[in-house]
Amino acid sequence: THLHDFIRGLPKAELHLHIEGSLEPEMMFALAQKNGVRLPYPSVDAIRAAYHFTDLQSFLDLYYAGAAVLQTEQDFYDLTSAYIRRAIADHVRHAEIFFDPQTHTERGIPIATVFSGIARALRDARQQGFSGSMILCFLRHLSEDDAMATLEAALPLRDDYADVWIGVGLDSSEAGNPPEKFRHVFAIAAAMGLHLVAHAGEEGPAAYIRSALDVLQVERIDHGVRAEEDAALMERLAKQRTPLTVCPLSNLKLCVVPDLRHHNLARMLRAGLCITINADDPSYFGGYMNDNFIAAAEALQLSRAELGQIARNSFEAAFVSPEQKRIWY
Ligand code: ES4
Ligand code: ZN
Repeated sequence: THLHDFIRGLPKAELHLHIEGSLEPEMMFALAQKNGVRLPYPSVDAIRAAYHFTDLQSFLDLYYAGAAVLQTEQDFYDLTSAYIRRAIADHVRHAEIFFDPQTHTERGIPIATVFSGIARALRDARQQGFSGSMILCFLRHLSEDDAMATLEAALPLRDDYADVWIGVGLDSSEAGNPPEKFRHVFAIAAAMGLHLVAHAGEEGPAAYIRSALDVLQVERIDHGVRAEEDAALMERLAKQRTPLTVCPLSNLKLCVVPDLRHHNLARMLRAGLCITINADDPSYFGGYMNDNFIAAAEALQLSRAELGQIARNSFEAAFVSPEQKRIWY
């Protein structure tokens, strides 16, 4: 079979997907009109044409502006449903979706609206054999007090969303905002029984990967591509099988790597790390799950055995029971 068909046929789990980053220009434009939100673009084509980034911050500025069109529970439902359709088409069976409540509560949207719309879409998708859960991400450019207030605001929703809300994460501007800034809020989330992940080593140094592991006690590292700068850390990640949720097209678009042929995910995989491939913000970075697999496979000449290993790693790294994993792979 052709490489593309082989990749499409692999069952996969997606573990690094910002739901606000799956907002396609068409939906952004339609929601802006419906909700009376002014966008600095006259057309769908103008939105797409603006997607050229020089670094993480240049992307985040557009990403937060775009997310402002999301207002109602139905908006969050439609956004999530559209992502799930693309995921199912890519043979993604399970997704652990990041969401950024602070982006919305800052604009006066109740956190319950955000939870409800995303969760309703995930629950409806079960009828199609799709499994999905939610990871609440704190914005690291804001204060720990702000993160703490967000966790407290989500606390009353815990029981109603126990079947879908499984963890917390840390995203947004990495440089200058080390993991340890959020040590208290992560300790409380851990005590609540939530899973823990954090973006680390995307633009920030390998030391941030270490403090995410040692101070925050995260179970997976999102990105983590700068781990290679620390040989002892690499050995530890391989030995512990700490998953790295790598996002090749994201790294390319945000100039974390100059060219996918220079991406280190193949080397890290061959060094025994639990490497997964994910889309991050597919609408902004030019592709969903299979586009990321195909781009990495072609640039790095990954073998079918390696592609199969990466897909299996995604289930190994998923926050689901061993029984469910045995059913999936
Ligand atoms: C993100 Cl690529 C990336 N990095 C950090 N924070 C983010 N939020 C959305 N996408
Ligand atoms: Zn991300």
